[in-house]
Amino acid sequence: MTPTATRANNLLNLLQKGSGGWISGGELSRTLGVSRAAIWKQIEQLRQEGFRIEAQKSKGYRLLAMPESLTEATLTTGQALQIVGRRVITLEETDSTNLQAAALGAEGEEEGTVVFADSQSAGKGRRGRSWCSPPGTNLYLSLLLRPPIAPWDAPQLTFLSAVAAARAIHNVSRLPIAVKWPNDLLINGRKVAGMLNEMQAESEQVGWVVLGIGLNVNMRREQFPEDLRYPATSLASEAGREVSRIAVARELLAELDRAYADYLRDGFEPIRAAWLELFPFVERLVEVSGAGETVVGRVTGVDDDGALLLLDNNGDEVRILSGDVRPL
Ligand code: BT5
Repeated sequence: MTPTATRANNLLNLLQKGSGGWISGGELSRTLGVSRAAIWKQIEQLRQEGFRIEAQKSKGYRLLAMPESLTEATLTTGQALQIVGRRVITLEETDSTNLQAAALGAEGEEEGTVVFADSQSAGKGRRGRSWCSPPGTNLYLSLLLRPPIAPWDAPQLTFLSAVAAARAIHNVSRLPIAVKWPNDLLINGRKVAGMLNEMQAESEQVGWVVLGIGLNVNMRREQFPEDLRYPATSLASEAGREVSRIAVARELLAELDRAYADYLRDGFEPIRAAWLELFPFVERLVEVSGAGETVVGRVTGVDDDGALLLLDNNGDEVRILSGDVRPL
């Protein structure tokens, strides 16, 4: 980042902290240690980038609105992020943010870096499936982490990303979110987000994990491909109004950062509990199909390795590693 950009960021931080209130030019110039003329120049620069900043001689400046474009400044300014979002990379178009974040992981990039793209030409789902990623409407991001955990515990981070994304959506829209085991978020029974987590590990220790999140924000019904496996939706379709991508992305960074800090301190238990609260089938009888076999049982929870736990008709505990869960 250039020195000018860093200074403008500090200025933005101050304006953001003002929560839309006035801050005098004198106070800004004192705090930032630059002249009032320099402040004015930076304000002009920010305006050109799409920030709406009001200026009045007697009162100073106030921030009215941020641009909707995904940039490091719009995503992180004024946020108290500890690990997640320490570095944010925003790309106009890429093949897959998961591929980009994995490449950074292989190069030794520090944890916390997040790669966002406005669109993806080869967005990945699980098992070779693809993720529909048109420009200007949704969020596609991948977070690189280096948790001090064993590879078999890495699925816990899928639950972490689902819980964080559900909280972020709730904070912005108040829409009712449910999780679908193991990796989807649903609103009113339709898929609004999918997670794809990938990792590199030595025998006992995770090297890096990439948490990929695709979240449909303003996508319209007619933009979805016709051959979807499950009905899909977006926040805007459910809320009946446009939803700010930036607002959702900022909440996502904040919730991921908080959830990761909690996970490092308290382990999987609180994440598991939060996830189960969002899972509608706890204690219910379900049918799980997949890999040629169908299992029926009552859902009792999820295991440390992400397996779904059922109690079957014989009272035996069954661990399900993959499959589609349907209520009976
Ligand atoms: C997933 O896979 O749900 C994981 C999706 C992860 C996407 C993110 S975007 C950022 C990061 N970079 C990547 O390259 N990927 C991650 P899966 O459960 O396999 O679901 C894939 C299936 O969902 C597809 O086969 C379609 O049927 C359906 N689908 C595709 N695009 C969709 C969309 N935008 N919204 C809802 N459903 C979609």
